[in-house]
Amino acid sequence: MTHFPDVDRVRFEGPDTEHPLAFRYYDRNRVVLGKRMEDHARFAVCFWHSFCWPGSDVFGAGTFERPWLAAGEDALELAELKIDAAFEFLTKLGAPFFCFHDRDIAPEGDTLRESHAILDRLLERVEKAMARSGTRLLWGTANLFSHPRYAAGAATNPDPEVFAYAAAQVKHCLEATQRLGGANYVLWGGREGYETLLNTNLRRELDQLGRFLCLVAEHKQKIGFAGPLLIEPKPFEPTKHQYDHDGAAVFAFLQNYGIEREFKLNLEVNHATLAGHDFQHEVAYAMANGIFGSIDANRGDARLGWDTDQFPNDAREWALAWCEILRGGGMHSGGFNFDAKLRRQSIDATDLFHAHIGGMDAIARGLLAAEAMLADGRLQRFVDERYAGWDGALGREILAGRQSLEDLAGHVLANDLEPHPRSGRQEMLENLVSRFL
Ligand code: XUL
Ligand code: CO
Repeated sequence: MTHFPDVDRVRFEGPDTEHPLAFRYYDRNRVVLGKRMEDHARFAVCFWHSFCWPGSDVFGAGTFERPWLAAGEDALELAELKIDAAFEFLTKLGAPFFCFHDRDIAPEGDTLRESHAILDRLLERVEKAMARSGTRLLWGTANLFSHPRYAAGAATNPDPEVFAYAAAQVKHCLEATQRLGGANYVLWGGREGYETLLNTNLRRELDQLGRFLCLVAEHKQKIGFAGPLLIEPKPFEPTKHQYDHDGAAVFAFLQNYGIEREFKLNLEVNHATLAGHDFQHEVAYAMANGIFGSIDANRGDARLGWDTDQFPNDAREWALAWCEILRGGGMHSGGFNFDAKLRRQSIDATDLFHAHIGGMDAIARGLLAAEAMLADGRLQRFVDERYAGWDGALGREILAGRQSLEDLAGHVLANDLEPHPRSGRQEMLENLVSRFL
């Protein structure tokens, strides 16, 4: 049985092809800076938006007619159908990885024990599909935000029984991720925040979240889960304020609880936009602090202040992000997960292919541009020269802590020194970047 009869295996045909369902830039075996494109990008398809979300929004019902989302049918049979559809899609697209929440794969049972059993049973089907297709798991995560029990938070809930429930769910999902050979485990604090400070004890909630993350790190060590734990920053939505606001806030939080070496970041483009950052900033910040982990690839809309989760299409943005990634040593356990939604009117199953193909091509095109920019070297040289003074005698002495304020005042006053400003050349550099796109 096929769920995508209109599409065969998607192939690379080059920039000039007229085929709408072919790759123009993503050529998985092409070697870029000593590594195959497939191994650089490590593309992943997510279960939740692409196979669980029916095309609903806050004003309207689902618009997608997917057989595995049919109402009133046997929930387990539908879950099996969904797994089959997802792996047919992954295979035809040629994406090497997928990502899931526990609740994407398995419907919730009447008790947590039952929910665990349903997930474990369905994972057998996932394992078989992975073995058959050669697909791997980029990361798993527990859904600690959909069920009403989590409305006031999971780890940050005023009720410790909810904390305990969330802990049990994460334990099981981390172990399930390990069972599938997952390369990372993600925590996104969707409800770890507040709607109003009027009913919130902020100090307590931060300590609860700190404790929760320590417990996850301890359990990871205990079971020998190999990959990194990743935190996914997002400033708000669904709550008014989320404690994992952006990369800098998460890093400060981790340091405060002494767990900055236990976690890295899963950076999402639209979350960076909501936090008021360019995506390049979030990648650069994570790299600079040694906490870069993985990427959720999507984009927002410049005029809409919410998480539109659109598929990426801006090669320029990705070229700049790639420059940071490649300069920082490249992608390791992470990858590019398409945490992106079709538009509600894109109702055909084939639209899922158009969306992912476009996203993979935009990111691949960005990679090729970054390769050329790095080989050219002018951008990097400009930055290096701009800071060259810090490699000289004065700069080194300051940074080594051998100059006091008095010393520096003496240095300037003794010789009446007046520094000479130099152009930052922003427009010239922007023009230079454009030449590689
Ligand atoms: C929500 C979001 C999540 C996380 C996983 O904005 O990005 O889907 O990626 O829970
Ligand atoms: Co995400």
